[in-house]
Amino acid sequence: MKQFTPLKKVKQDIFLDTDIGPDCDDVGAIAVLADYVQRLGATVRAIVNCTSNPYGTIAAKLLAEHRGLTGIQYGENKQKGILCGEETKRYNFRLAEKFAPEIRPGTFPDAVTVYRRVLTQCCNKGAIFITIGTYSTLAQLLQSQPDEIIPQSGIALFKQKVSAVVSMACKYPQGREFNIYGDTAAATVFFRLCPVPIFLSDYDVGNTIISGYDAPVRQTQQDPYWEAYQLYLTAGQTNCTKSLRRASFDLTAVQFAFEGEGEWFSLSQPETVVIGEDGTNCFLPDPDGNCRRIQKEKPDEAFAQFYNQILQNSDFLS
Ligand SMILES: [Ca+2]
Repeated sequence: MKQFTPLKKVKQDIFLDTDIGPDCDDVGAIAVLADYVQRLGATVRAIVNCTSNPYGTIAAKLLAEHRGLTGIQYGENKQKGILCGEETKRYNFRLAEKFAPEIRPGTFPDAVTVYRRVLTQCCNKGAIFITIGTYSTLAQLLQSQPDEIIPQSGIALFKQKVSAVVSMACKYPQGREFNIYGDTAAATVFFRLCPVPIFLSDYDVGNTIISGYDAPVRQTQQDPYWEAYQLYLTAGQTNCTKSLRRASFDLTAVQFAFEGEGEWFSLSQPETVVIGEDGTNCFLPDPDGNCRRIQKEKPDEAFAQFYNQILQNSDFLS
């Protein structure tokens, strides 16, 4: 199996696939993405909300634009009923209402159509996918059929254009993790069909890295990043005076996509991931496997300090 080529060494077109709603670490992950993109001059081509949540894509767009990311195609999963209950709207609804009231829910194009259209414009092996949610949309993409615009199947297009997938997902060595059991059928399809190497930040990589905002916070309610953490962690209390911190699951996947192996991370030997019908996963050692696990090479505190600096960057306070 090939080694991973990080974005800081070779520029590639970035695709971010997020469930932005069930947890607030997707918000932190977009902050990390924006920070690296601007420092390295990288290009984000598409951001997709992988669930049916009507406010997810609006939140992702306003957050990306707040930190200066432009020229991105946005899409939303048009299938009904994927992770769109009230518990997935703790911050994205309020962010959409407050920071982007001009965007009506449901007006973004279909995520698979966006992916297919943008992928055709990429160089061969010139795209990288970062997934920080369930595999709901990626499974649809891999199963998509040739159409009148693009004469390739989703899997053929993906194999031609994509170099790697970096995901926050799974529990090592086995167990249940949200991005798997949140849509078990999709995860099964993804791990069965994915034709390119997969690099996984499993649950325990980000779980002990606690990042966010210190108290007293300098951020204001004009900062959608701070507000997302505040809404998610305090159930919307105003006059919050405590620290707003959360595990850094999704942030680690984004950081790895840029850093690769080196001072921050190393990789496991090749493995195969098997998904059970009950939403469990297990890792099996396999020299021919197309998965490797991302491992930390620095203490949790170093990661947390790095993420805190990005989140609390006062350049983005209005
Ligand atoms: Ca997520």
